Amino acid sequence: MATERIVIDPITRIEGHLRIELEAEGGRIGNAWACATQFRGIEKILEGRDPRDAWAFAQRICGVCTGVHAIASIRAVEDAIKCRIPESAELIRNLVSGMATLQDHVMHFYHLHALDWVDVMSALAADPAATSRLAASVSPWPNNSASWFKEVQQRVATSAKGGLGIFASGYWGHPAYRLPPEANLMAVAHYLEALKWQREIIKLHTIFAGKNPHPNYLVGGMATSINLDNQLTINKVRLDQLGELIREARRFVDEVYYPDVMAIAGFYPEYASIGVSSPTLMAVGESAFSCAGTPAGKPVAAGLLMDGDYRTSHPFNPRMVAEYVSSAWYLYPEGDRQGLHPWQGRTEPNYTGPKPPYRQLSDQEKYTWCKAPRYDGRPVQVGPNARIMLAYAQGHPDTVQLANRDLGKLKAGVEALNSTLGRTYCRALESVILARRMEEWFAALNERIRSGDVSTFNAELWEPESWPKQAQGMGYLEAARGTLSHWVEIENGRIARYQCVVPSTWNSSGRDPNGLMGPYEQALAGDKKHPLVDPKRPVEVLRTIHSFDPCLSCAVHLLVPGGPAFEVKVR
Ligand code: NFE
Ligand code: MG
Repeated sequence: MATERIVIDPITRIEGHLRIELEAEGGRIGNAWACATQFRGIEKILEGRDPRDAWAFAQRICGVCTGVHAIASIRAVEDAIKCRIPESAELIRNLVSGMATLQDHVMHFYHLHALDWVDVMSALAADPAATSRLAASVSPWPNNSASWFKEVQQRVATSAKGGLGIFASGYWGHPAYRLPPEANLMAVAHYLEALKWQREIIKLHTIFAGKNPHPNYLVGGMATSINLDNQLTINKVRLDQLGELIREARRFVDEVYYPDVMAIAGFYPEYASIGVSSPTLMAVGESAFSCAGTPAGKPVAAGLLMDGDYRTSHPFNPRMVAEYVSSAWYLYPEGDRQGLHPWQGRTEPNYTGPKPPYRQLSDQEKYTWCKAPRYDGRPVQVGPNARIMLAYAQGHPDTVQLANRDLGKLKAGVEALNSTLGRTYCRALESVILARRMEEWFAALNERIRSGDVSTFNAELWEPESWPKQAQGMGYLEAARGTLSHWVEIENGRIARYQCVVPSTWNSSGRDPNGLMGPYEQALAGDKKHPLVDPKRPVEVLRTIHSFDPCLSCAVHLLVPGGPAFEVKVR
């Protein structure tokens, strides 16, 4: 049988520019390469600047994971100058980044990923009354009337006449789609509802942090003033509004997103063993599982599950992180076999690939702009499934209870969470847990405010004169897509070195000097059983790649005029 070469460039419905090159034979993927085709230089832009300004530049790495780079940045600076922030500021940071994650997960599922499972055109054949009954059987969500589903169906029919609008260029009618027409119609309706929902709930960012995307942060706390009697600050009215937004967020997650994921998962059980990726998974930064002081038991400790043992949690050691450039267009004077710890990290772009337009990148040793982070030499999967699996291994009560219930329904073990379906399911389960946590954090904040503690900023270490001449700091956070770390070196009040090691860098990395594939590559070609029925319509590849929720803007952290262009054809 002949091996076919397949190029998908760009992968759409992601953030940034990702190209996937594949070899396939007999309906299965044999080899895979993930190529980040966009260079970004934010780490370089930060050198020489005031560390107190770094967050505002760093968070422009991305507008999708809005705010997380700002938090990682201020934490790195606060770690370097040994600044502690007031408890209320910590709670506000949790709430702002928690809401970003909820918005991100829901948008990822409906607007970036669902159409890999949901055939929009099939919704035209649905019976709206039967759709209403189906919806009522999976959730108490009130917007379940036959007339609403009929209206959605008419909208799809109208857009189909006009070229399909946002639903154009899907692989509609592909045999890999399994849902009955009514489930497709229900999912399309929720796609539209999720668009409105995300616009509303993210107003929490505006109230606490001035705006979205790119809310405002502050080294030493938050720039949020609280005064119940002042019209211009967080006051009684604002608190009521915030409480309502948090309830609205939780309700959609509990009654729409999570039930939809579970319903759709039931039609694609084989994807619980497709897309199996790196057997080492890591979760390190703060998240719904690890922020201290939550009533749901002991916080989950930073750690890793290693080499396929999903029961044993190993403590995280930041010394074990190194980034390699053997497959990436950067120059390390130390040579390509050498990994650099982020404290010694460098970002020296050195494009050695072919001139665009090119047919192939994977025939070169270097084929991507994404560095390859490794932990003790291992490729590492990060993201919601890493967090859930680590929480599960550590006996986190909410996680164990909910995951056991769902795994029982899917007749799968915990190892199934390392799969295409597992990553998508864990994102929804994490949202359920995070939405509960948001209510607890908000209650705790209200309690502090009632007791008169309204301080949100620690000004003690604001002036650089109060800092050591030389200092190093690291800031961790579990961003929506996984472990995010920023590493700063400060000299005489200025940034001497700045490195970001980002979730999508871990996941979308290419081969390392030992030839080990990065997690996207492993998920596609790791066990040689990933289906690809029709190379011209690679919907199965989209399922697996989208299950990671790629963000290449983050991964590579300025498009270079005349730099690598991208092709828009699947050959
Ligand atoms: Ni641009 Fe990001 C998240 C970060 S991704 S989306 O989540 O950090 O790697
Ligand atoms: Mg970096």
